[in-house]
Amino acid sequence: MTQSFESVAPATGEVLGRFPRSGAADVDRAVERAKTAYEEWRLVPAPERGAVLFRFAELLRTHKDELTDLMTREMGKVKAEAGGDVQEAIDMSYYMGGEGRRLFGHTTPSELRDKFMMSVRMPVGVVGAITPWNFPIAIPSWKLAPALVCGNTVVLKPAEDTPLLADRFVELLAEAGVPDGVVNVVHGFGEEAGDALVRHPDVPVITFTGSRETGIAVTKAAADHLKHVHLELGGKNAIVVMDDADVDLAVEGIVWSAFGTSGQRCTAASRVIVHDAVYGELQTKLVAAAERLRLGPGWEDETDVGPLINRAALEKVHSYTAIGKDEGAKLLTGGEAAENGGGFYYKPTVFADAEPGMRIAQEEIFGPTTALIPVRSFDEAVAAANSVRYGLSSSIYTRDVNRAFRAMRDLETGITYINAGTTGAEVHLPFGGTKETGNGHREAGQAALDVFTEWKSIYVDYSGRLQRAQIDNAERPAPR
Ligand code: UN1
Repeated sequence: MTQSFESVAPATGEVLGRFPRSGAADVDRAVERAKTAYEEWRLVPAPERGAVLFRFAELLRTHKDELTDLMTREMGKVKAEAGGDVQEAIDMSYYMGGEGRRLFGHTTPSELRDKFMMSVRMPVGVVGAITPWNFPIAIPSWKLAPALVCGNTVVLKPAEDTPLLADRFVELLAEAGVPDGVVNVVHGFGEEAGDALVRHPDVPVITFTGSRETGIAVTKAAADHLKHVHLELGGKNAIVVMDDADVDLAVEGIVWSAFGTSGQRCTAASRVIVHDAVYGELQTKLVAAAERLRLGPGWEDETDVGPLINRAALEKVHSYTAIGKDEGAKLLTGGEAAENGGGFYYKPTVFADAEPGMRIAQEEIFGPTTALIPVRSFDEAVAAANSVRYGLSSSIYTRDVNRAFRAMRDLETGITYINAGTTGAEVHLPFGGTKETGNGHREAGQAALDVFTEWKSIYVDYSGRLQRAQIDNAERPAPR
């Protein structure tokens, strides 16, 4: 009998559904279907593939309320954020649908007469997409929309915490006209289904969003077949607040970036680096704002902060409160679970007087915990911001244009915000990070196409004779 697992509502502990716990044999079957479908899908004209994505975007719009409501139940985020998650998928699908009529390559003149040359993007084959639970509709769209418009087929292994949403996502793709076998789902766990997908010899591209540690395991497992691996891993994102900042605006940005989605975003602001001159004022205002936030189920209108995804997450987040205290940081507010109808709630937590090297200021917590780090200068702030292994997102609040531009240049992250928090990426710019946040690839925007295509350079000689590049033209005079 096939083994199964349950999807559990983080706000109540209620079981929402039961799903097959796939293993290597299921992955083999899914890859086989994707491989067969690839031979036809790669030949469908790209504008037609794009048109399917347009229809998908339209269907997501029609079903936005239903998906939003389901997300508040299965994943736990609050209604406005769940709607935003779906909206991101709508925007990404329209954007990548448009790529169907672009997918630009280059033409460039040849050094020889009567010869034409160009580069074109070719699909790669079967893409293995492993997606997280924190953006359960948006992130599958970040991966599948570009993969599909480029002509690849897909095996999707969604997070085991949000299988219902993944099923709805794939059902709507089919309704939009994605042919049978082009997108296939394997439910289950990373060590089983995920691992089999990453190791499968017929899956040349792996795109993974998740933890740094799993990213390393994925890279190693994919190395035996020299696969293309795209990784979107952790963050330890900092908001810098300078002495000339609008402190009230900064506090709003911190609350949104640190406690939104209960801190379960790879772009969450889990560090706030604050100039001494405004450190006292910022503490007072931030603590007051954090204590005003109402915890509750995501589907209730008055809720500001929903539950964490599961019990293990709650325990991990709480363990960092103990770590922060042991390290000598000062707990200003929060630091404990909140009782609320059997859900996995954790109070928005602020530590003060953290030092850049402390574990709470270095490690990704993935919960509603942020650490304030006092500094005396801009240079000290930048050094502290850059002192972590991750490099996803950063932000600075300042009214000084020179400082803002220096920060854009010197903060070692893939994304930098000026006078805004660390979260808020839009679909048409590259998304991703430097250092150990990834391996140099980006998703979203034009950059995503590089993950899902191979460049092919094509030379057409219409001279009717043998022309030898670099030989027949070797004696060109030097330019004067
Ligand atoms: C993530 O947490 O994995 O703007 C992605 C942002 C979000 C995406 C976060 N829309 O940062």
